Amino acid sequence: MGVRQYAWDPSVLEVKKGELVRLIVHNADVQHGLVIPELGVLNIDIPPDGAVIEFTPEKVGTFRFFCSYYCGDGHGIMQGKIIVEE
Ligand SMILES: [Cu+2]
Repeated sequence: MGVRQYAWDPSVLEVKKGELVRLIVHNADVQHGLVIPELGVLNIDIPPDGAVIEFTPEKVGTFRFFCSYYCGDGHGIMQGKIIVEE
């Protein structure tokens, strides 16, 4: 996936409960971070050269994710959603 000021691409992710999710995140500009509070993914740094983020969702549902690092004026609108299915 990609991240830049001020968007995630794609902004909707669909994954399976109990299966490892590996996000290879390309960053187009400044420091960002990923937080998915309801899935226990907390403040993972995404430096300008990108990051590989792994987690295993253990809950079914639709959850919001955010940028956890203040990256500029539009930081507050940097949201996406992750849909976890059985
Ligand atoms: Cu930000």
